[in-house]
Amino acid sequence: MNRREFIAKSAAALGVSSSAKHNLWAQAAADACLEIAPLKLEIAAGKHVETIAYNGRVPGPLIRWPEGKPIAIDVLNRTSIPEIVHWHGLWIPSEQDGAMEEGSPMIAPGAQLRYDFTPRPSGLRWYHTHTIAGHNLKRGLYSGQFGCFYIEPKNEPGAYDQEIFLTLHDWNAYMAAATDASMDASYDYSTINDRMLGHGTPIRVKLNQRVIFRIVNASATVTHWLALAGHEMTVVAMDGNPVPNPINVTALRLAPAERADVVVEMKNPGVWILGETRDDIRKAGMGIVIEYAAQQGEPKWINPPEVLWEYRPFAHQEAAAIQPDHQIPLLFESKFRGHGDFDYWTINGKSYPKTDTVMLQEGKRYRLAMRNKSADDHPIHLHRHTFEVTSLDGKSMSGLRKDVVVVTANSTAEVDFVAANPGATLFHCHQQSHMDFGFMMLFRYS
Ligand SMILES: [Cu+2]
Repeated sequence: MNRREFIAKSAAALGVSSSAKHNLWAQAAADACLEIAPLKLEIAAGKHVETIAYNGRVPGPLIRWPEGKPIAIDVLNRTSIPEIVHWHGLWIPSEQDGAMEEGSPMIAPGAQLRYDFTPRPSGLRWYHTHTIAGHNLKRGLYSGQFGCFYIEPKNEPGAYDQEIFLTLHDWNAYMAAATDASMDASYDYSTINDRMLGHGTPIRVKLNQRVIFRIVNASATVTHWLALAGHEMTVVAMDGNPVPNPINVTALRLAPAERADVVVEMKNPGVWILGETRDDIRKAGMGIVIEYAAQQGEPKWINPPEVLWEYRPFAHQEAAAIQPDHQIPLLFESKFRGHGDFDYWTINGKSYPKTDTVMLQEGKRYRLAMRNKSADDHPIHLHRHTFEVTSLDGKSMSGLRKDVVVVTANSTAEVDFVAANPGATLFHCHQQSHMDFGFMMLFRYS
């Protein structure tokens, strides 16, 4: 039994239930505490969703921490099911990463676990539950268990006047279990942070301010398109990493688990909507009001021009200078299981836990050559490493570093990474209903 298991078991034995008093009995105080508990969340006046969340709020508390400084985070599970917290995008050990497939411990109901690690690399990361939801559309990432984790770089460029963190989420208000695969994209409500459009506090800005929005798509399954009426956005980072070529866009595409840091120059006074470009989703709540000082009136929406989203304009257009040592071909397909159930997903013909385990050698550079032979887009996530997107549909590119890449339907994508963080490493589609039904595999270091 290691120290962390001991603490978790001891906490369980003590029947830790009433938070702070019994916690931390033999430990130094933690730098942050997360309490996982059921929450009745008010998303609009008189409108609630029953969910599970951190510290009684959605999103969970912003964890803001200098790069390279050790952090201790205590997590107390006050739900009736085992839980786990994944620190998304961090280069940390497998036991700390918060994925049971990698060997991180689960937190039993009533138990407490201390995560301690040194956060890196700098940028916008996030934390979220990594449990399986299966047919229960209230659990896993369908719930409110997510929060922003901002790792401060040593030299913050800081070329902005205001910083706003936004999380996107879609909610099932009533349903306990889904039986229809088509339920995937069907939700009752959507929110930015904890409120539906028109029901929260507006973001107040001043003329000529530069505002940075740090945005996380914390939806379990939905790719979102965002626009700020009357304004363009400069994308300065993707998945927390500065992009080689920051360019202006009129709309932003974010797949589940993707992040973007965008800078907006506030030069168009008024009361505007930052929201989903699709009317039905914006009307279901995904939007927030941006209000200039001394301006009033109904928040205004303008449809952005139709845009195709491509990663390539944000990257260097030439191919990566370094060739990989090894190439790993990965074929994604689905297996239809009949109406009324989710599809099964396969990687190279097998579903997790039967998928092959890929063995890595420390220090080598690998290329994941992915081919999506399905009609769905997949936001593919590699734990504990950052990759470089090196080609999309046969077009070379370089310099764009991410931890989630969308491999669109019937397309190919290649990403390179250096095996520089030994330990079990999970690779999966971040679409909750895909990862729960086979779309996962493990990499290990030999
Ligand atoms: Cu998928």
